[in-house]
Amino acid sequence: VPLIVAFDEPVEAELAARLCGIVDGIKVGLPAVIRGGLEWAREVSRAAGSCEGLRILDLKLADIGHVMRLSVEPFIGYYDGFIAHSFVGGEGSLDELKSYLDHHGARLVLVASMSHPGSRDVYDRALDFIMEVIERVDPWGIVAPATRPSIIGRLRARFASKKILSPGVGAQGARPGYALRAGADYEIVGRAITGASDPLAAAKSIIEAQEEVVRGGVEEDG
Ligand code: BMP
Repeated sequence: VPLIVAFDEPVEAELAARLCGIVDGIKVGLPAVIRGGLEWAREVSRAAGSCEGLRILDLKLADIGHVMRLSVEPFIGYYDGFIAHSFVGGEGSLDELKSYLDHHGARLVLVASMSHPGSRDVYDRALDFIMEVIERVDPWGIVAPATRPSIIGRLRARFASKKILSPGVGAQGARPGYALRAGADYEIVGRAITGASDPLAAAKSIIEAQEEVVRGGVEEDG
């Protein structure tokens, strides 16, 4: 199922375990780590470890290589993928993070553009430069906005084999399935699942909606 659940506040490890059984992965965000702490982040990773889905840590890194390595080091062995911004460039920064993660068998995911409207101010205008950085650093995955499927299309056309992860579905207004249809491999959903009174039921209904759109059952565009 091409769905990743985002935890931006600490959740019970048991909920993470039950959710990861029906989705393809979890993404743990900086506010959850700040509030829950390192041990919570490791516990959630262990709970989700039974599901074989992706476990992504989203600290939205944007720093020199040395500092980014220090930031991810406590999570090595607990998370399979780490998200960093692409605008910092390769030399002395993302190149170093990429080699460090490669050495530890972990994956790098780079933000190519963001889901909020203000991402047009810089990220979208710089997309050609951003794509050069992605080409050079060669991450496993790319984050691209479900809210602007045309950006997903441009990234998919340039990077045939990289995984595209798309947030913005649900709380930010994009509807399930349309990012997948534009070329994404996964949709990332946070509040529409974690804020629901029944998170498992919410996840299941998002999966059904994704399937319907991908099958072509819904014609109207996202
Ligand atoms: P929500 O579905 O509650 O809006 O959460 C979206 C998640 O995706 C958050 O964890 C956020 O940090 C992340 N995200 C995003 O919303 N837009 C981006 O461009 C990149 C992100 O990682």
